[in-house]
Amino acid sequence: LKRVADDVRIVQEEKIPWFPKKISDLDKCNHLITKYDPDLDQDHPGFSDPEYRKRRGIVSELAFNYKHGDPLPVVEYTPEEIATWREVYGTLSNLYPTHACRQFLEALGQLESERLYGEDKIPQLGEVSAFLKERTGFQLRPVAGLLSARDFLASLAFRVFQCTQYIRHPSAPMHSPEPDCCHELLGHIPMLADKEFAQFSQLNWETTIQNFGICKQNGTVKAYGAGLLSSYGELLYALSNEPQYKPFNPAETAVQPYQDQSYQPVYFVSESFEDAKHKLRQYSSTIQKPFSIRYDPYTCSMEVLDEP
Ligand code: TIH
Repeated sequence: LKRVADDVRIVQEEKIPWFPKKISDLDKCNHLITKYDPDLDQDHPGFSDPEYRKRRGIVSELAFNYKHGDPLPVVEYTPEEIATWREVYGTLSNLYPTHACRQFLEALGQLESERLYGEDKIPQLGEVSAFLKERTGFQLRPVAGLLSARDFLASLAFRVFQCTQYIRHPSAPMHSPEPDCCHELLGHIPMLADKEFAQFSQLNWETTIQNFGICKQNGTVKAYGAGLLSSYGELLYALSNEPQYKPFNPAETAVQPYQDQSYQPVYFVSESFEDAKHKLRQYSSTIQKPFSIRYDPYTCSMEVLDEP
């Protein structure tokens, strides 16, 4: 059932690999990296909990059956799942004012004042997607687990963000080895509600920095990476004096693997979003491509220019 990604394999052929040309092609961009899956990873906090794994299967099924244009699936969360959300939300909320970047705090404030976010219910993808669509044109689709980098980035090019809907295991609320709804809703969504961040996410902002990025703001460092904003443990650690910091440099971060089982050994610090965008643009112009591509927002499709 699971479509497993082989994106770590180096494609040797000269031939250009398939990529999505229209938004409904994203139905084929659902290849998962299963190394952190509770069915396969013995270190996953839910590995020896059959109830948890069964529940995961049910929620994943919604994503596997989803096709572009379908209404976003609604998950009836159980009281135990809502209790996990409450704990994650409540604890992280204490850290955000001091640890999260300004853009994140602004969007979270809006989500809370519109009553989409709060401790007592897990937000549903449909309402969150409508919120984002109005602000930055991003929309959501469900995914069953950790996506391959290739499929994740391909979706961003269409301003589509793929979101998991299951929740982390109740025994480990402060850090999850894989994405879950807390990670998507608390880590990614508020950032995607910021116009500038949304724009460089579509430019294929690569995954390490998207999840573990830090930026300078008013003389201190703040987190904007989604993996930090959804993990109480790592958010504290990343802004302590322990880890190593390096200035953001796309050529280096692009090849830096990230650690999911524990915290990152090194974090990349951007001078500002503006500066990061500039560096990313410069870096992408150095990548050799046999043709260029332009996104047509009217038809939600890719136009291939100067094809060989
Ligand atoms: N470690 C994150 C969390 O605890 O929320 C989840 C992930 C981030 C990146 C990949 S998995």
